[in-house]
Amino acid sequence: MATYYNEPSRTFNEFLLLPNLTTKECTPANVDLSTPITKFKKGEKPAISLNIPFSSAVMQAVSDHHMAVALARCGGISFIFGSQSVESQATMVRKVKAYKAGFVVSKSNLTPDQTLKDILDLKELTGHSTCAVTEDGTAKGKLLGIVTGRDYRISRDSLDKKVSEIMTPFSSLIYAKSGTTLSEANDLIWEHKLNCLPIVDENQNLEFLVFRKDYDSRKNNPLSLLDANKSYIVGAGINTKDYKERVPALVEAGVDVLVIDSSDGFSEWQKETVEYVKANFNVAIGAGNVVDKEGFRYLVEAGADFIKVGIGGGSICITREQKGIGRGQASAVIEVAAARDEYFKETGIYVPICSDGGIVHDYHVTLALAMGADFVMLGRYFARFDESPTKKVKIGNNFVKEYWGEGSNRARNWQRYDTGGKQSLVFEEGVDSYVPYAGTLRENLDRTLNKVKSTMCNCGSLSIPELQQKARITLVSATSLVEGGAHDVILKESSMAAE
Ligand code: RVP
Repeated sequence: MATYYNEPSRTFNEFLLLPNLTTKECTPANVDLSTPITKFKKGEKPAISLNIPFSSAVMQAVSDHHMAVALARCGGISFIFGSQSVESQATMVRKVKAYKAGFVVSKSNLTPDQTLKDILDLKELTGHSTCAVTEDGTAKGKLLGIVTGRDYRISRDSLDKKVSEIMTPFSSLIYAKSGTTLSEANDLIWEHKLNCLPIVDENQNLEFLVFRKDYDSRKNNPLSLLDANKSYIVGAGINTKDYKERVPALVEAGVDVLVIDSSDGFSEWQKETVEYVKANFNVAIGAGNVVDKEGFRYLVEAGADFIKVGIGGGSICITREQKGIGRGQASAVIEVAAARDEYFKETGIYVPICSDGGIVHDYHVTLALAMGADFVMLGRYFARFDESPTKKVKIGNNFVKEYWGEGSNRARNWQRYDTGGKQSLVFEEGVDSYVPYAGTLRENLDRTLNKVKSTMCNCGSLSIPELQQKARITLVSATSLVEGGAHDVILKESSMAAE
C-alpha cells in the first residue's frame, strides 16, 4: 500500500513568524547574515561561507558572469548555468575569477599614431574619458602614455593632432608595478591626487588600471565574497550526463563550488556524479533537489557538501502540473532541516541546505531561514535586475525582462529532467515568461536584506543559527491572510503603485 502523508504540503505563504523579545542591542546593524555553504565538522569552520544567505539560480536567464560578479560583490554566490557548452561555461567562470575587484583591464586603448578624432570617437563609443596609449593599441601592450579629458581642448586643438602629442607620456606618469595591492594603489592615488593609476609589469606592459571611484566602491562592499587571492567566489551548475568533460574544465577555470542541477536529485546518477567529483577533484559539490529526509540522507551519504531542497515551487516551473511530483516548499524545507539536524547529532557533521525556488515575498527568505535553510536560491528575484543576462523590453508602459525555465523548450536543458531514455526534452516542465524590470541588484538586495534583518530583530535574533533556534512559527488561516494585507480601506493611487 502507498504511504500517505497526512499533513498537507505547505508553502511559505501559509506561515508567519511571532516576535520574541527584542533587546536593545538587537538592531539590524548588529545582525550577522553569514552562513555555511559547505559541510563541516562540529567545532570546525566550513571551507566556504557566504556573507549573505543568497544564491542565484542555475539558469540561462539568471546566472552568467555579470550576475556572478554583482552578487559576489554583495556577499552571495551565483551558480553559472550549465545548459551551455562546456567551453562557454568555463569561460564565464574564468571571467569571474579573473575579475579583480578594483583592477580593471583597460577597455579604451589607442596607439600614439592615432589622432584627436580617434580619441573622440572612442570616447563616444565607450563613454570612457581615460584612454591608455600602448605601442600596439591593445589592453596589455607596452604602456606609452595616458590620455584624459583634461589633455586636450576640442575648440583649440586640431582633430588630426597626434595622440603622442596629447598624452601624458610614460616618463611623466605615476604608475605602480604588478603585485601592488588595492590598498597600496589607493595610497598612491590619494598621495598624487590621481583619478587613475596604471599597473605595469617589469617590461612596462600594461596590466590594469585602478580608478579612484572603483576603490571607493570596493570600500562600499565590505561583504564581498572573495577567495584567498581576492578573486570573487563563483559556483557552476553541472549535470549527471557530461560531468566527466564538464567538471575538469570548470575546475581548471577556477570554480569554487559545483552543484548538480536537477529537478529530482534522488537518483543513482547523482550518487555516481558526486562520487566521481569527490574521488577526482578537491572542489565542493552540492546535490539535489530533494524534498524529504530520504533524499537528503542518500545524497549526503554519497558525499555531497550541501543539499538543495525544492521540487516544483519555482515561479516558472510546471513540474507539479505536468508530472504530479513535488512538495510545498515550506514542508520540504522543514523536513530536510530536521534530517540535517538529526544527521549532525549522529555524526557531528553539519551539511548546509539551500531552499531553492518559490520565494515570492522578501519575508519568505526569512521564513525559509527560520525553518532551517542555511541559504536560499532565487531565480525570478534576480532575473528582474539589470545584471541578469536577458533582454529588457517595453510592454505597454512598463519595462520587463525575459525569464524562462530550464525545463522550457527555449532552454533545451533535457539533462536537468532526464530520467533515462531518449536524450531530449520529451515534454516541457517550465514556461517562458516576463518579469517586471526592477533596476539594479544592489538597490533591491539592500532593501531585501534590510527587511530580513529587521524581522530577525523582531524575533530577537542576531544570526541565522540564533533565528533557527528561537523562531516561533505559526500557520495562518485563509481569512487571516486577508487581514494581513491592506483591507477595508479605499487605496489611494500612490499606495496601489507601491503594492
Ligand atoms: P524561482 O526563484 O521561484 O523563480 O525559482 C527558481 C528555481 O526554479 C530554480 O532554481 C530551479 O530550481 C527551478 N527551475 C528552473 N527552471 C525550472 C523549470 O523550467 N521548471 N524550474
